[in-house]
Amino acid sequence: MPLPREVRTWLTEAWFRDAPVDEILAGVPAAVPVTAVKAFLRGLETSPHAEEFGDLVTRIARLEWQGRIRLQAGRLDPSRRRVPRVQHLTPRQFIERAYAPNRPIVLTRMMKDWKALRRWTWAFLAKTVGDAPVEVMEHRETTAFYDLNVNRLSETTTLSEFIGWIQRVKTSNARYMVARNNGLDAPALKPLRGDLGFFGGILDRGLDGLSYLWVGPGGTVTPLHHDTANNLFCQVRGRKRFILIDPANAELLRDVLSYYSLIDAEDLDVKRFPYLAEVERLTVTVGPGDALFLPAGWWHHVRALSPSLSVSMTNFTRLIDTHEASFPLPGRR
Ligand SMILES: O=C(O)CCC(=O)C(=O)O
Repeated sequence: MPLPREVRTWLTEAWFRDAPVDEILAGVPAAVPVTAVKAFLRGLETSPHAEEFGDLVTRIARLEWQGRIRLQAGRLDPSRRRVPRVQHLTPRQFIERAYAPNRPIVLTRMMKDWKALRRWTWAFLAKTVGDAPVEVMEHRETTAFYDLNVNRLSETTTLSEFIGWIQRVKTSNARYMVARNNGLDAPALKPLRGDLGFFGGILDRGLDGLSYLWVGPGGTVTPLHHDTANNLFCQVRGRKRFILIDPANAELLRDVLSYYSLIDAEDLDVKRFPYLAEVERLTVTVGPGDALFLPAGWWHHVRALSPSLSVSMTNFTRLIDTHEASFPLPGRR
């Protein structure tokens, strides 16, 4: 019987970390035949690529170790156990306290001049931009990995139809208008753009392609994942609870599908993923007028606690290249 891919990956890593064979065998799920595991290990030992595998596994082990020492040192500072809430930061303070150290923070008074906070009632939105065609992710209950299937599950409706449904159901995870909807770039939604602000020099005025609308009832869940951009997550209506995990927990990258983790951040399965015993979660709830700085790379799980409307903005004045295209090839030798 061929071994499942995750078992093969685990065996390869354990072998090249020089784990004793009896420990490796004890770590494999009981359903996996020992003979197949032993044959796989023999293959690794005699592989013509054993040296290269060994080099890569050693590098991963060191990166995980570097993450662990950063976390251990961070634990000496109790203030890191929660996400700070501050009223206001100047652009320089924002760089020093959040952007440069890659730390989350909630800004509680910097949206106070946003017209959206006062104007964007469901009735106002339905009246002014209700005819706007919007893409909504549908039938999310049909798969555990709905976010990975966003293209297949997305359907076009009007904003007013969707708002009417939110008002009827109030709580559901079946439909959600997520960021992959052209956000505020859709021509029919442009009238809304004048209702946003720019955080006094922290964000740039150019919004195109860089700000996104999230609209849904209470109960929507965006499972644990990380993004490749810095994000200022601005809550306009309703409340959302974020569970955040520092990317220095490099072990989390072992169990992923694309940018999504296989871990349920609300109910950590330490038996299946033993490294979770060490993982510290930061929980923060945002309400209308709160802006959460979500640093690139931070894992986040998001649950809407009530019907919600948020705008995530990535148009920072001090843009740094965080995107995937910057996984460059190693230099030539
Ligand atoms: O609000 C949500 O449901 C998810 C937000 C999110 O994941 C993001 O802005 O990156």
